[in-house]
Amino acid sequence: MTTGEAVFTETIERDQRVEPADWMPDGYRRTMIRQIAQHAHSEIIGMQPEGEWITRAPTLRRKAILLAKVQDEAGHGLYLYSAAETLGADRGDLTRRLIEGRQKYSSIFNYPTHSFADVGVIGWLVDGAAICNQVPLCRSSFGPYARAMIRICKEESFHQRQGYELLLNMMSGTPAQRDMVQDSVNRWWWPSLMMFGPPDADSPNTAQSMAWKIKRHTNDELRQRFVDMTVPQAEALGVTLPDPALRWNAEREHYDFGQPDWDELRRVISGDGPLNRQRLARRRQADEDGAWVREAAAAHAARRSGVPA
Ligand code: BYC
Repeated sequence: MTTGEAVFTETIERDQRVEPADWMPDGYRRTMIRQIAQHAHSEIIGMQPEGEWITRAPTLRRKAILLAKVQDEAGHGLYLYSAAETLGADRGDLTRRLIEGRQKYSSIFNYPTHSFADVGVIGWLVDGAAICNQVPLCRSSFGPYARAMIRICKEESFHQRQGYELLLNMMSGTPAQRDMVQDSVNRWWWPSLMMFGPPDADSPNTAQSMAWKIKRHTNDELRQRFVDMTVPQAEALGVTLPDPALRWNAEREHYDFGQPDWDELRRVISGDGPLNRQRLARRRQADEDGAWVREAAAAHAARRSGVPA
C-alpha cells in the first residue's frame, strides 16, 4: 500500500474528510464526480417544473416565495458544480454531458406540474425526500460536498416548510382546492419514493459508496425514514397517501408500504419519462442562449488579468 492509499484509508476509518488535494482512488474520484454532477444537474433541471408557475402564482406573496425558492435551486447547482470542479471536473464539460444525455439527473423532475397545488406538494414531498437524503450527506467523506450540503439542507428546510404551509392553506380552503391537493399528492407520491433510487438489491453503487462513507445509509433505509416522517404529516394535513399497503407495523416500529413501479423508474432514468425530452431541450436552449454571456465574461476576465482570451 502506498502512503497515499494508507492516509486515505485512515481518513475514512477515522471519519475525517477527504480534501481535494489529498490522494484518493480513481474510483472514489469518479464516484464523487458522478454523484455531485448528477446532484448539480438535478438542482438546475429542478428549476423548470416549479419555474413554470412563477408567472401564474395566485398572489404576489406566493410569487415572491416561489421566485426565491427557484433562485435557491440555481445557487445549489452552483455550489455543487464548484464542488465537482475541486475534483478536476470542468463545469462546461459536465453541462455538455447532461445535454447530450450522458449524465443523469433526478427522475422526479421528468414529471409535469398540473396545478399550483403541485408547487406545495413538490415543496412538501420532493424537498422532504431531498432533506431525508441530504442531511446524512452533510457527513459525507468528501469535504467540499459535505460542506456544500450543510447550507443546501438549511435552504431545503425552508422550501419544505413553504410547501407544507401552502398546502395547509389550500386544505382549509374550498372543496375544489382540497381536491387539487389530493390529486397532486396522488401524482407525486410514488415518484417521490423513487427519488431514493432503486431497491438496495438492485443498487450497484451503494456497497462501495457506503464503504467509502460517501453514502451513510442505503436507498431503502432512507426511503423508510421518509415514509415514517411523512405519514403523520399527511394525517395532519388531511390528505390520503395513495398506497393501500400503508400501515403501521408495531413489531418493526415502522410503516409498511407498497413498492413503487420500478420499471417506471428504469424508464424515466433511461430518458423515457413523461418530460425527459422537454426538460433537456429547454436546458440546451438556455445553454445556447447564455453562450454570449459566458464569452463576454471570459473576455472581461482575460482583459483584467492581462492575458488575451
Ligand atoms: N433518478 O446504485 P444507485 C433536489 C441512478 S435534487 C435518476 O443506487 P447511487 C431538489 C444512479 O445515479 C435531487 N437516477 O446509485 C432540487 C445510478 O446511475 P449510474 C437529487 C437515479 O448513486 C430542486 C443508477 O441509477 N439528489 O433535491 O448509489 C428542487 C443506480 O443507482 C435515481 C441527489 O442527487 C433517480 N432517482 O444512489 C427540489 C442526492 N436513483 O450513474 C429538490 C445525491 C438512482 O451508476 N445523490 N439513479 O449510471 C444520491 O444520494 C445518490 O446518487 C442516489 C442514487 C441515492 C440518488
